[in-house]
Amino acid sequence: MSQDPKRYTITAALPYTNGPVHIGHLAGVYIPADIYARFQRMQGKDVAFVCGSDEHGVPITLKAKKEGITPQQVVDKYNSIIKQSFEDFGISFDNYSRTTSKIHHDTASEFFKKLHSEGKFIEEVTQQLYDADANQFLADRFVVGTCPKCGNEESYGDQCESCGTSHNATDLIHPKSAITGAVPSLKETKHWFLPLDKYEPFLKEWILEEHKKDWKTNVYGQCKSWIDDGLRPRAVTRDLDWGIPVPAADADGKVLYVWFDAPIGYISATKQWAKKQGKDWEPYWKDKDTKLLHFIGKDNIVFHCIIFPSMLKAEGSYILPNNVPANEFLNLEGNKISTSKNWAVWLHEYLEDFPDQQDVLRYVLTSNAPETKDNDFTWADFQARNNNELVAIFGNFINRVTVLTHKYYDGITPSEGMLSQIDIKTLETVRAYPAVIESSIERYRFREAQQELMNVARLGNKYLADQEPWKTIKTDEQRTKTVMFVALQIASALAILSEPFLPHTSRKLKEMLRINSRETQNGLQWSDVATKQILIAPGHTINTNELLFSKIEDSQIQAQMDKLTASKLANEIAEKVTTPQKDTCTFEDFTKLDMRVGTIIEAEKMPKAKKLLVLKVDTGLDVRTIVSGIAESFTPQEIIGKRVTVLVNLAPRALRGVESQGMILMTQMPDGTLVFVNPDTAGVSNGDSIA
Ligand code: B3M
Ligand code: ZN
Repeated sequence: MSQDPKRYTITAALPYTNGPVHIGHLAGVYIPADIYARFQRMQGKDVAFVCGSDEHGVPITLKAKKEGITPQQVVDKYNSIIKQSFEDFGISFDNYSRTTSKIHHDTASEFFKKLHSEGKFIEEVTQQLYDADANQFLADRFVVGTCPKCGNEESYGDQCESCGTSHNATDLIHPKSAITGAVPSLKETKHWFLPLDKYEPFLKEWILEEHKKDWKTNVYGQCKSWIDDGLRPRAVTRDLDWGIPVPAADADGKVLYVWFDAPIGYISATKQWAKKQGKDWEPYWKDKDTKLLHFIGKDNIVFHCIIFPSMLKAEGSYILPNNVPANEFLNLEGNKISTSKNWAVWLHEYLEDFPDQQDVLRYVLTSNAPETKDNDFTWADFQARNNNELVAIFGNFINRVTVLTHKYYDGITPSEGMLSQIDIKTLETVRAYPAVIESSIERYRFREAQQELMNVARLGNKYLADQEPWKTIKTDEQRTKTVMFVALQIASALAILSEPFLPHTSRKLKEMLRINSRETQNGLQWSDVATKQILIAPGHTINTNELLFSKIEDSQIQAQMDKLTASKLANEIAEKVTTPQKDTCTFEDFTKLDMRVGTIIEAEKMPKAKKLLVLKVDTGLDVRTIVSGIAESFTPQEIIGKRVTVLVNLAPRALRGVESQGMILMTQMPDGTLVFVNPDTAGVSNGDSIA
């Protein structure tokens, strides 16, 4: 492909439609893809930015079983939630499609048929895992077991989330059905396999040689380890009832493997878009002057770098991806984001708590994007980046410029007069930024690119702080005009350069400066920042000023932390292993226990013992000493006067030299703290027995 591609086909991983999307998805895939697509469009490039819902596969079937609804109902529900979130966050897909659409079923079937008719598959009857209780073959996520590579005991049949290895379900050690928990048996069934081993020479040449330099090291490294391990044939069909029926004879009850059909979803999404636009889809996938890019998370590398390219190669008429800039994972407050554990920040929930603050999240996720290693999202960092960067740097600069322009000149851009050395230098520096930012974006370094954008705002702040127009207004009217003219040029540059990163802010700012409306005939482009001497001309009137960002308060952050604490607690309760019931005891055994209601009347710490309190308890029979191991859960003061349940006929025993004459009954909370088994009911009095 030439240096300057004719067009761009940009894909973002199709999310599984079994749940909403969270910040990890946004940071890893959709924001970087969107920055890239917006940037290329601003260069006047021909862009097809496509995505869609991945609506087949076991995760969806499992969710349907769990919720007692049909797979179709599951995908209808989450497709609309996901689609809405992407729109809300300004992810500017040209088309967001669905893999249950007719155009996709047709495209994927045709693809399979072509490979089939050209003898590109191996057909083989093999033994597959079968759950006799569920009357069903177990593929992919229907089976869990120990990963043969890393020993993770909860690996899925197709992929281990712990080490990233992708394998066949029959490779798992100690497999178990995810539906019934049963140990599966083996049963014969026929499937179609893509012989990946045959594509090894091609993959070696294409990835290990051609893309050694330009692919990210994490992506290249994973591919190399795959290829070095040796590739094996992969089944591209499954025994399932949800998916695209295998278009071949003798294939009843079989569907295409979800990872066979899903990447073809990029092609069908492009077709659907092209049709609506009255365009030809083929150049976007078949012309060698098209730059094809796949934005994905690291768990999808093998599918996009090894399997899908082998499929495209087998088909023969398609181009291959030029790059697959996969990201690592984003954690949340130190823990892995998890849908099942509700350890996530869901995009639709974020917007309920921070309405109209999409760009704040976009900004924070890009600042801290997991580009080269896993990273952590914390709410404290979110607040700090908003308050100290967006509000204090970007927002502050724009606010000063617009407020002063209204105050001094009724909102009319003043004429520049004589530019000083510092003015000329400042404007030259601004003109250099588009190339600097472009260079980072073209290397998929979006964090760096956004930092450079913020440097434009920093430059503006410094310029104003040094030139002090609020002082010169009293002494030198013309100098003040010049300074405000320069500051307005910087503000305009920011409005344009921020578009790929902060699209909502950019739009607001352009409206505020009135630099993108048809009436003023002044729609500015990315390249104008580098080439035009004047972005906003003297005499041009700007709109009234509004705040771009606002401070995020501690209480808002606390509310988010409280949500996470609630999730954590719920998980602990769910995960708590209830101790199994003890052996049966007879009624006679039970009646031997003498339990009474009592009141703690004195309590003190046992010297040099971390866990023990020495209590005096009124049992109704007497006042006696009981040594209790509850010092880590209670202070002596807080339990004096407490009603408790006492086992009074327990054989006395000495603890650290103090004789304990009974036992207080306690129960343990999920976090390990103890609470009293409390007979605190009106009318109950000390000495009452419990039976
Ligand atoms: N749906 C996996 C995922 O959501 C899968 C991506 C498909 S991209 C063709 O992580
Ligand atoms: Zn593993």
